[in-house]
Amino acid sequence: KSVEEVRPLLVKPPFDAVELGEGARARVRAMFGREMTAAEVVARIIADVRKDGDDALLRYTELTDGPRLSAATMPVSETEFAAARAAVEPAVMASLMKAIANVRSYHAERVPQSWMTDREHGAKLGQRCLPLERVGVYVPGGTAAYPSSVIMNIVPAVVAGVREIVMAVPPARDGSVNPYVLAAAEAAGATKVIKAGGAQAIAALAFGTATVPKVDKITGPGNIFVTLAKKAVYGYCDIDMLAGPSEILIVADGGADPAYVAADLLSQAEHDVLAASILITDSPALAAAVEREAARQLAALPRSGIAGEALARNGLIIITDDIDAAMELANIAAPEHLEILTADPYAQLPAVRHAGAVFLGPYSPEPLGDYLAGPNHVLPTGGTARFYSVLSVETFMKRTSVIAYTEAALSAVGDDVIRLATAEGLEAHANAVRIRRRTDVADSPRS
Ligand code: HSO
Ligand code: ZN
Repeated sequence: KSVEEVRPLLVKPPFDAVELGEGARARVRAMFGREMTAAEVVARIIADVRKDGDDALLRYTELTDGPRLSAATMPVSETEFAAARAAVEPAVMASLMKAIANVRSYHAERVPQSWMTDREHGAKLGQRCLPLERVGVYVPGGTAAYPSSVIMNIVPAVVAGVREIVMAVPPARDGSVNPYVLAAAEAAGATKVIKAGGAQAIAALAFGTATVPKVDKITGPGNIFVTLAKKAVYGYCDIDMLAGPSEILIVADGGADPAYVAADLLSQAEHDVLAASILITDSPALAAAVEREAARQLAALPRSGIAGEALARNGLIIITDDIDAAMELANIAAPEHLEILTADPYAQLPAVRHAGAVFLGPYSPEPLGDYLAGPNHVLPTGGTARFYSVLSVETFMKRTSVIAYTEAALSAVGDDVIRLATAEGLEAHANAVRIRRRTDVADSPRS
């Protein structure tokens, strides 16, 4: 298989205007009385929420999710949190707490710190690293309501020092929210949870309503409506990235265990029919064994329908001459998850140029990273690992530069500033330096 055959599989930007499926089309017709593209629907929803605030938010929640909520019942109450806590099995809660602790300690390892440095003539330069004040975390509903994603989004924000973390999650038809999601949100440190989803939730977070605080940044994955809405509000607030379906790319040699490889390919295939699972190997024997093994394991999966369709659409095994060629293809794909199952996986690490996260060796299966190792599982997809990075503490911080010159330091460079300002035709800029030399203001050219 050639380079051209790998890249299109992974490069499927989630943010183009898309064709809607039949279910979504019927819903759009019911909502607006005519067919619209996903982008048009999103623009309309955002405009309505901006104009009518909570009224529009609650109306769209009823239309898309079912329940008729009010401004009073939209935020998750203390009683609902308590019910969620009681519904979560103690062993699951203990594992969630372990995940939170691991994610926190990993993310606390390198928190950007403010710094100041001394320059000539007593000048000081520096940078202040400050947390965002208020952020919004989006959590999808339905079977994609993952408590692990709640942890991965909220914990880095807490570590960064964000004071207000508003989570939005679509309610089920009966108005409830997945108890695991609520328990994880509370344990991770969400300060407010809003029962709202889709483009309307993104609009409410970006512009604020009476009930939903306006946030400075929105993170978290979602469906096409959520992704298009995030793209549309970018600039009014910041966003993390535009996330698409999950992907795994495994580079393995003949020594890899085909059962491990098959299991890991299936782990991402079960997320979504659009997920991509790719094996690149220099061993035809491994390729054949993985194919057999994947079919066997797939048959036993509760989500075999989804995983099977994902493999049929975007499942691929590529045989290369050697592992170097496999690594080259992996870089072209720039996958969200890259597993390296070769004799010496560390030796391949320097060859990795584009990947969201790398998993080395037979005992680092991708789901370990999804849940518990500590690094974040919110990762760039669809080839965007070429320019996006994994969600991190920096995602929730911003930088401010600091300049503190002395008179001597300014006078040492004054002529240069004046010359550059004059070259740009900006006399007032030049004067701001001249006036500090007192005597030379009169030297400024007059016309
Ligand atoms: N692998 C998914 C994250 C996830 N897996 C959540 C399980 N739960 C996207 O990287
Ligand atoms: Zn996963």
